[in-house]
Amino acid sequence: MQTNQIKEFIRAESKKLGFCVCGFTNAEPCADFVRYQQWLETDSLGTMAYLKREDTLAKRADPRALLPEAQSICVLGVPMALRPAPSEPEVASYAWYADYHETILSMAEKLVEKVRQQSAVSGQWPVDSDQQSAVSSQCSVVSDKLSAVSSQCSVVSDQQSAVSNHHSSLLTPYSSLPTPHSSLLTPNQLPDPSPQQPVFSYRICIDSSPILERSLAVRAGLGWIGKSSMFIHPKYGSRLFLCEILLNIPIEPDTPYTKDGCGSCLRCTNTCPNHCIDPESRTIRADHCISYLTIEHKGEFTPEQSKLVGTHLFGCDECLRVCPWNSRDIGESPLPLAGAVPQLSDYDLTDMEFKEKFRNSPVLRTKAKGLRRNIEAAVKNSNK
Ligand code: B12
Ligand code: SF4
Ligand code: SF4
Repeated sequence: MQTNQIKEFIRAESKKLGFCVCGFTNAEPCADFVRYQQWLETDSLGTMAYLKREDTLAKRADPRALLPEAQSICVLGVPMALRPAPSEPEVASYAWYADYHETILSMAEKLVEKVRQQSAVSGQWPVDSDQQSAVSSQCSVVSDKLSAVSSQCSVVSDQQSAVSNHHSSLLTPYSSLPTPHSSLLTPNQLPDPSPQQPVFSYRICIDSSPILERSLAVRAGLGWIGKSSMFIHPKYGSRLFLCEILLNIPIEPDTPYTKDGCGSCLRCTNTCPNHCIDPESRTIRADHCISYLTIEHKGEFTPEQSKLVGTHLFGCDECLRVCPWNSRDIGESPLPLAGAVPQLSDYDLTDMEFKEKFRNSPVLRTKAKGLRRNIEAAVKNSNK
């Protein structure tokens, strides 16, 4: 199969699975890593220290540190509708949906399986084998269950970043291996496929992998980085989750996006309740961002942090709501809704009840203690 045919095949199949945008870039190092380093220097990470860990920096700089044989990156987007009006107390729209890490991972795995089958049918690169498929299906790992799975799957990549990572993190390790392994291997120790029998390999990244997702989306021609620091697509706005599939197949890259749809607009900058947005660098002061405080911040709030949270219980959509690129109706998301959305009465939930109530929700990330902390702050602020 020619690389362009594979590209069109992946685009068509991705649509059928619910991805609304699909672009391609190469696996070369990310020039925007310089911007990332500059942002680290602003020292606004709060408790997200994992974002500056040496081993993960190398991966952000060069995606091939995640999959050495990667030749192409397929960047995908899944639409997310903003809830029509802010709820009171406020819960970010994404938390109305079942945890996107899990649902998008399953969509991406289905897509990979289609590519694998198609490649085998065409009899061209990459060659497939039953053994590899068996190994790869064992190896879709939810990081929270990492230790349990690692004994079964025995291949662990980025386990450190997955454990400490953003939102509720998922990890997809090296997905195809020539043989099953009985000990832990680092990426560089993986055996080389024999030259006669190249193997199909891939790696799926959704949020929690150390990769510059927004920059890659621009490089894959899908849209631009807004002043809010959100990636914006001309049709879907910033109401998109991103996902990347690193592939060892050569695919012609799309032309990077070069337009800027923000113009002189400053709505997000002026709306952000905590003045987090720096429209010049198009980055945010993360440790003041309500999304960080209510989801990622570990530990109790200082009195200042507690005030910054306002009446938000989990996440924040304020810079998304005011963005003119988010006003077009894009219909509903293909993502299923979560079983529950947080409310003030959740303050009384025991840890077990919390886990049960939010079992398929991204809210699990805060743990019961974190949600109680957020509720306390929101109640205090709404009484003022
Ligand atoms: C850490 C993190 C956070 C932190 C910090 C966010 C931030 N803005 O930096 C916190 C916890 C605050 C957060 C909040 C949210 N997050 Co978050 N987060 C991440 C994560 C894990 C890393 C982001 C990061 O590295 N930030 C540091 C900055 C410097 O890097 P960057 O965002 O990649 O920015 C690059 C570009 O902006 C580019 N760049 C900068 N200026 C310019 C200018 C030009 C011209 C160009 C071309 C490029 C460019 O260079 C930067 C370095 O590569 C990503 C997943 C990932 N692995 O990438 C998700 C991710 C960014 N988050 C996401 C979401 C949905 C959210 C929230 C909307 C959730 C919510 N409702 O509460 C908010 C939005 C807040 C906001 N305005 O950004 C989505 C965003 C999708 C999109 N359309 O952009 C991502 C991509 C996850 C996903 N897979 O979908 N998040
Ligand atoms: S998510 Fe909220 S707090 Fe964070 S930058 Fe956007 S508007 Fe500001
Ligand atoms: S609100 Fe305006 S400035 Fe901010 S990201 Fe949207 S278009 Fe750009």
